[in-house]
Parts: sequence; structure tokens; C-alpha cells
Amino acid sequence: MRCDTIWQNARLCTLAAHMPGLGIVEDGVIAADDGRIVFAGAATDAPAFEATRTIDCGGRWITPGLIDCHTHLVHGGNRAGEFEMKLAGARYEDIARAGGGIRATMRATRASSEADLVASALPRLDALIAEGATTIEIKSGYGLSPESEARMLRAARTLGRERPVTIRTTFLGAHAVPPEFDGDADGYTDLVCDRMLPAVAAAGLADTVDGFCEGIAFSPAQIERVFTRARELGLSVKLHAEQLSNLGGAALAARHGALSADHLEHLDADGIAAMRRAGTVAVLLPGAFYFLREKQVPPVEQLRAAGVPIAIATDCNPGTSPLTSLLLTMNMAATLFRLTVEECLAAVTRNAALALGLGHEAGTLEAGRWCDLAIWDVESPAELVYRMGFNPLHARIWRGK
Ligand code: DI6
Ligand code: FE
Repeated sequence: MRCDTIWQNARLCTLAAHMPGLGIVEDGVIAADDGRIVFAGAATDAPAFEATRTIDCGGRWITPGLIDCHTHLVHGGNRAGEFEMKLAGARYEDIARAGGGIRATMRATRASSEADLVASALPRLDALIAEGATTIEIKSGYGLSPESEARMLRAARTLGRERPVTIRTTFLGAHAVPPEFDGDADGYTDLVCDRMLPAVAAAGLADTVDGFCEGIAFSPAQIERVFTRARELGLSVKLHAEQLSNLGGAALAARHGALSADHLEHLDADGIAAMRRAGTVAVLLPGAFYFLREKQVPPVEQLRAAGVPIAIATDCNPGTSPLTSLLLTMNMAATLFRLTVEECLAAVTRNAALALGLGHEAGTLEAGRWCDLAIWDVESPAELVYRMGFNPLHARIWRGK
């Protein structure tokens, strides 16, 4: 059988759902043709391939390319100043009154051209790529006006043309109420539903729609309106839910068939049951938990027992999770939330793909999926979760190259 490339003499972490644990194959082979995997498995089971290129991996471990399924990678400016204010004892309210918080990033984003947004996001994107990320989700949500939200999403799409990486975009107009609508969250929700969503859908700028369901952001009723409109426009949905309190956001998201509910520190049994019924993925964000010094950990044991798939992501954003390392994210998820090594690796591959609606395209080493690989200089997969601030990536393959 002819193929473009074969990687041989490798130990595979296939993360295949039908295999136990990491789906390990000790003496494995991966064959790719036209950017997709045509075989992944034991060398003894491999068909006789005539490959244009054969690569000896020297016994190294290969995982699926890593997937960051929740980022705010595109944004203007940074919030290091308010970080210092917090260290000096300022409270969230003091910072907001001083013009800090999401609105500070909104102003910096609105003042940025599309080229500025691309240029400032590239170093963050390159940091993720350097650790083997091959698929990255990027949200809008700092423009908070029709033109600037569209500009953020265009910048995100441009990043996918600037680098060998798959970018999935998410419209997050319902992230915060902008100053023009102070005291009128319903009026801003009208703008999101009646103008922004139709425009973004018509321009093909967003793959998914997200919202921030929280006391300081949007109510379940307002999120309900955004999701109903999104579904009418044929867009999938996901939700920032139960991060600081329990407003029933996860159950609301599940009722709309959401791909994922994210954060979930305050998730309850009803929310878990609803997610399980809907197949909604739980995306845990340990970077925000760590940076905000939260105390309430998400209900990992109950999610495990219910069989809800768990993904993790950087939540890379300038206010609560200025994190651009999926490897450190895995260590935080294990150290702070007590996820196992196997759960952490599934959380940045197979389950992260599910959270993006890419469960048949990416996230495992199986025939038919994109040939996105990360080849590692480690003695065991556990080292990928164990270390803090060390990058053992040997090589990264995106769509077979
Ligand atoms: N949850 C968060 O922690 C961030 N957004 C959200 O929905 C905060 C974003 C920021 O502070 O810039
Ligand atoms: Fe977020």
C-alpha cells in the first residue's frame, strides 16, 4: 500500500476510546497519506507500505497533537498593572473602579487593528505550538461591538493561515456588558442576538458561540436568548458556567446540546446529570483557578463517576489566566484537581477534540483522523504531566508534515 510517510520504531499513546488507559502500543507504526492517518498500531499488524518517507523515531513516545480547546488568545494589551495592584491588596471592585478588568482589555482591543491583534497573538500561539499543540480554539469577547467582535474573529482566522495549526473560532460577544450599555444588559443582549450573531454567522467567522453565565456577566435568561439565536443560525454552543457561583449554566448549556461547559468549580449534581445526558464535555480550567487563588475545586470525582468526558485548557486570557502552556496546564490539573496522568493526557487530546466538535477528525492516533502528532523525548508519558516549565517535545507533525 502506498503512503506519504511512515513513522516507525515508536511507542504510541493512541488515546483511542476503545482501548484501556492511554491506548499504548509498544512497538508502533503510524502511516499517513494526504495529511490523514491511514494506519496506527503495532508494527506486526501493519500492512506492507511503500512510503515516500520513512522516519525511525528511535523508540520515542508519540501522542496525538495537543489541543487547547478554550483560549482568549486574541486580545489587545495586558493586565500586568492590575496584577501588581492585586499583589498590593486591591480588590476586584477597586480594580474595576480604576477602569481595570475586562473593560481595560476591551479598550486595548478596540484600539488595535486586525494586524495589531494578529501580531500580539502570534508569540502566544507560537508558545503553544512549541509544546506540540496542533489545534487551538480562539474566542472573541473583548471587542463587545459588532465591528470589533468581527475584527477579533478575522484575526483568529488569519492566525490559522499564518501558522501550520488548526484554529477553531468562537463568538463570545456575551462576555461582558460594554460601557455603552451600562445598566442595560438586556439591551446589549438584543444587539448580540439581532445584529452580531447574524453578521458573524453570515460571514462564516465563528464555528461556535459561547457566553459567560455569571452574576457579574449574563443571566441564564440572557444566555438562553443567545443560544436560541445561535442554534437558529446553525451554530454550536458552549458556555463559561459555574465559575464563581451556581446559576444552573451547565444544565442550561446541556439543554441546548452544548459541546462543552467550562470552568465548573460550582457545578452540582443536576448539572452533571444534564451534561451526561447531552454528551456535553466538562472543560476544567486550572490556570484561572490557580491565578485567582480559588478554593472551590470542580467536582471531579462526581464527573468521573457520571462518565462525563473531562477536557482541560489554558483559558489563556489577560485577566484571570495568562497561561500559554498546555504542559503546565496538565500539571495544574493533576496537582490542583487531582486528575490522573491518563485523564490529563485524554483531556488535552481526545476529550478536547470532543469539546470542539472534532471528535472524528482529531484527538487520537486512529486511521481516518488528521495526522497531527507530537513526538516526545521522555521515558514515560507521566513525564508530560509531572514536570513544571520543561518542554520535552522532539518533533511536531501537523496534517502529516
Ligand atoms: N471568565 C474568566 O475568568 C475570564 N472571562 C470569563 O468568562 C475573565 C476575562 C478577563 O478578566 O479578561
Ligand atoms: Fe475563558
